Amino acid sequence: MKKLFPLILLAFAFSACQQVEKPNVVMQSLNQGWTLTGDTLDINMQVDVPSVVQQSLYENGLIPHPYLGTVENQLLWISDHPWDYTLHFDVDKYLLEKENVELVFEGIDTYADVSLNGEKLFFADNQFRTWKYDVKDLLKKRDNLLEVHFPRYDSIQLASYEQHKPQLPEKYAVSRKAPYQHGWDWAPKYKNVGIWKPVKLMGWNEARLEDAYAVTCSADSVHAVLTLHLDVENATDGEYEVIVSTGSTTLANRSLSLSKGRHHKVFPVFIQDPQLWWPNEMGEQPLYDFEVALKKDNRVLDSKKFKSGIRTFEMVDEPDSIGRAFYFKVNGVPMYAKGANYVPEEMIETWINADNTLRLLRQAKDAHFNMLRVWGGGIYPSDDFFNICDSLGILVWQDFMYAGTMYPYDEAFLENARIEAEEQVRRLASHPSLALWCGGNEISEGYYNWGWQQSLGWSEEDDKAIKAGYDKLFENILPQAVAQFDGTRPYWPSSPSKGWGRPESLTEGDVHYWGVWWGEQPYEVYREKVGRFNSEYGYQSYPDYSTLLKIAQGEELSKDAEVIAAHQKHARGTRQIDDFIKRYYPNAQPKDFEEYVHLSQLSQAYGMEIAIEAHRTAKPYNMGTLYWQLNDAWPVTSWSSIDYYGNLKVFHERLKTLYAPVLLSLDKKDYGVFVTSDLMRDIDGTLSVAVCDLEGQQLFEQKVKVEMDANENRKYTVEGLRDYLRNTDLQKVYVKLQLTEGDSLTAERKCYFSAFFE
Ligand code: BMA
Repeated sequence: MKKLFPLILLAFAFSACQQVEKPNVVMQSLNQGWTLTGDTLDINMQVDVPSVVQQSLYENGLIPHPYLGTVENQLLWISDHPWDYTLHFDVDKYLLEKENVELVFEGIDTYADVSLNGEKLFFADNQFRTWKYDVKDLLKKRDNLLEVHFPRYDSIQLASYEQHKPQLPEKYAVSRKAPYQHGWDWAPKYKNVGIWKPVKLMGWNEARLEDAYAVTCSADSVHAVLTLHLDVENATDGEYEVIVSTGSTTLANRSLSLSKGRHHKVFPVFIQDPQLWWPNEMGEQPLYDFEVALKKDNRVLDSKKFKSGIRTFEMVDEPDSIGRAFYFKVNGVPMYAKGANYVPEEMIETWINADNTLRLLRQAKDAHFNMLRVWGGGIYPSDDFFNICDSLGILVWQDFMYAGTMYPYDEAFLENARIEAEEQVRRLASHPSLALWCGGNEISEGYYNWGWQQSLGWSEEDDKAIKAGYDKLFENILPQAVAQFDGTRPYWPSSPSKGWGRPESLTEGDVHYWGVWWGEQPYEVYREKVGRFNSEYGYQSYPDYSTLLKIAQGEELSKDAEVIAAHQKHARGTRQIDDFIKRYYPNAQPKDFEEYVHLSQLSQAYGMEIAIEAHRTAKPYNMGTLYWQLNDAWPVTSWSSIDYYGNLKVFHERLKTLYAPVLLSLDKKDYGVFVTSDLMRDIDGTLSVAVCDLEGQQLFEQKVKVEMDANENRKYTVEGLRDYLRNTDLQKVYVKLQLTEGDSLTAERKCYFSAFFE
């Protein structure tokens, strides 16, 4: 946990020549020294925040580790119990003298009554919002009492769900809280309760800068236009000045005439000869340090610093001869998106930390990722996550946190959703890695394809009202928040845009192709189900054996062990993994469970290889492949390529070839060879194609001249290869492909004809 100094002088001096006698804006952290009590339980813990109850109970030795053994059911009571956080604190002298003092909770999970010195301030009901309250008149110098009372989460949610008519598909729909914590097909039901983000007091006189951020409107190597967004709050009418700079260069100097109140101001900033930010493997990731100062009568009242990168990003969604093209352009260059879906890194959300995120995202970068989709059933990632993505060149497809259900549509819910969206859009806008905003995960898919109308008994009127509510939120409120507070990021209402059972899912928009896992079709079907942008597909495997040993806590491991079942959250998961091992490795006789676990990973890797090869070799018809899922939120059997403890599965190792900038693939139907290049430069080289026996002895060789443009995908016919392979026992050979340019090896691949030998 980050410890903050109790008093941070925020606007002490903007530059060396500016003399500021006293800071105008001061902050006092209220993170330390809380008491957490469990009402009727005899629990009384000293805690710091950010933290959640589950974490504190574990850290105080009151519950077992929530990720190990078979403890889930023993821990479900926690979210159905009331909890109280209390803090006694003194107010720093500087702060108390300020004309304006605000109490700020950066995040409360989820329902809580907050009071100060016996006075009720507000009822929090959204995990994803900050809560701010003017407390100037309530504060005293000594012994203030801040109380945060969490009523029973489960009971509140249930009552509000039961009240909602027509019935909604999922209980979690009524709460603005991370959906995955209510149980998912890879997650236990750990509904966190607590103060999960920092708490502080902010004091200021006259005016302050609440927020400052910049977005790129247009940019090339000569000239960039950025829009600077400012949120200013001023207690008196007046003339103010805003100075924007980067390094020693002043970019803008503006006068603002502001009446008392809160203002969102927008103005352009120009940068000559900008260093453009590029996604991983398309170029460098230069970041600019921006500084914005708010001045009055030549005094600096407040200042903000932030980093940003300069790049343009476009979502192309336009009709073509087949349907609608769907792809992204960065700095005007079409980009083939390679990556995965990202889920929260922990079930206990306050255990997410920057070191682990850095490790995980480096592992993604090492496998040539240029994009992650932050899936809508989790939480909005921290600033750390986005800072890391900025520095590694990993673009983020960011879902709003809505997934797999229809939502309430009353005024209060929609207003809550609007505030949440605006805050999140503003928080993330400066990050060059933030690519687009998407309404959420599998909501329109569910509405049109999952039969809720029948299963929940909606009348025609109910259906209309629910759909109108959907339109308000996903077609109106969310895109409006993006347009107003960002103005550059594209908005895509739903991922996928069409359900995987519908033909249009392969000719337009993005598709979650789940026919293999959910439909139990063979891996080879991936070759036919290539969409314009495959934003989800996947197959399960067990995590690393060392991970299973950790969770087993001494229990003997086997496919049927209780602990293994407790860490498999998909109803058919164990059986389906087994089916595919038998289908693709019919002769394998694993000598023990450890070997069986490894086979599950080989099977997953084999299936994903078929999918990725099909997607990439279909470029530019297909312009993106994001598999399900990069990571795990706890140790679990799942679709991930990296397990909870950071172990790479076989699949992730293989991505180093499958996602490489140049992929060589053998078309098993006609034995042509694809050279698929995502390089920003042309290729002038030689493709050598060899057929080898399983000992590596070369039986056939042919060379082909390769001349290709940047970013091109081309299929080559290899003289004699087809005839040779047609007369060969394919189980006894593999094909070795190598692309060389001069003396250097650009790409290499070994292609086998069945799963067994790989
Ligand atoms: C996808 C995701 C998740 C789920 C996964 C595997 O569609 O959106 O909801 O965990 O399927 O079933």
